[in-house]
Amino acid sequence: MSQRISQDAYTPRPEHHFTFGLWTVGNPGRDPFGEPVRPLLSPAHIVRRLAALGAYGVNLHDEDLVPRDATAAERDTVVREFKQVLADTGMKVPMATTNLFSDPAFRDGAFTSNDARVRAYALQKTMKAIDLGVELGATTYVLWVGREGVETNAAKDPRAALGWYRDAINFLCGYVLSQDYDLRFALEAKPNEPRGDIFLPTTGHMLAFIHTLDHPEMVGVNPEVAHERMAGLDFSHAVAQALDAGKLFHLDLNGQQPGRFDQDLRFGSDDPKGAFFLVKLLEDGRWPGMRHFDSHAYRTEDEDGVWSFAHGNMRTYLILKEKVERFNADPEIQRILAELGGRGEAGRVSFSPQQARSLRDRTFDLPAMRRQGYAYERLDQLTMELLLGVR
Ligand code: GCO
Ligand code: MN
Ligand code: MN
Repeated sequence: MSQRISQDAYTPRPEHHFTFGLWTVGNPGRDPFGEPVRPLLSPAHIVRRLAALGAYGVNLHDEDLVPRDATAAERDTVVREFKQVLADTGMKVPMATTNLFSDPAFRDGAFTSNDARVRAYALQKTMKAIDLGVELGATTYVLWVGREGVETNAAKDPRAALGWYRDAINFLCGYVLSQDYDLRFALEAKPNEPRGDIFLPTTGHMLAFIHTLDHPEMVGVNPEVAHERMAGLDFSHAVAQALDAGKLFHLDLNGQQPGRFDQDLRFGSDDPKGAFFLVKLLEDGRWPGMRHFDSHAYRTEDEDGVWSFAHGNMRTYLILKEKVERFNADPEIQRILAELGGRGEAGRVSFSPQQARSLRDRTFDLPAMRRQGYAYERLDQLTMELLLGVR
């Protein structure tokens, strides 16, 4: 079946800043129970196809581009050819990362392995991958280390592990500063998989950890829809907290049913309402970052299915973006929101002895406060009707 891409208001264009990991569309569909179902796609082919679909760029792990055991000369050839494809298509590499999970050496983690040689090797591999990312133009470096966790707490003192983790990130910040690179780190949390329990399992944990680092200003977060949903949490709240802290450096968009294995579904395909409120948060806040998809096509698909999947992620984002505009312009929704906003007219509290005194003396109309409703049922139904396309 050949691909037919419609041109309409939801057609992705580079200025929308959509990016994909090479590992996402390039995923051959291996799972713990079955072999790959699709041939491997070359990075050059992926870049050309994504460019034709209107993406802005690609992101990569070191090994997505340069085979793990390549010689220096082989590496240089691969990188030179890849840069040529980027130049030919205008595609960018805004983010890079390290594969610290596939090599059997990392079976007990990378930065938190009990073996100090493994921890050192992980740093060496990451420094080289940072050099590669910077050479390709990346300004964000994601650290989803992958196997930093345990199946049994008998194996590891979690405080020692956090100490090693902190040492590693401090070391890498020092490296970036010493090289004068324009690069910031984005830490990606995940509650479990591939380990039974992963350290720093949510975006909130990461945000707290960042403030214990030597260079907190260089480190932010890369929240992923699927990972917060695996933990049973509301994704837009995690993103809001990251925005509030000035720490939303990157974002992994996909879809996920709570309580399942890491599904990495097409963006918005599982929870369109949750996706809508995420897009609203990003668009209302004019967040300037990349809209990066860390999602995977169903294992049932052939290569054509992969490109429909890639297109679908971007298209759904743009459809939801238009829904946000409609929500913000909908007179009835806005009337309810204005009425709710009016209840907050006294503004925010801030302590002063005089404010405290006057608050102590204030009388409240408690019967009225106890009687009033909030009209959230109406508001939610209007939102649903808008999302379901009848409004
Ligand atoms: C996962 C992660 C990864 C990372 C990627 C970039 O669950 O496997 O989401 O896809 O995002 O390794 O660091
Ligand atoms: Mn993931
Ligand atoms: Mn991810």
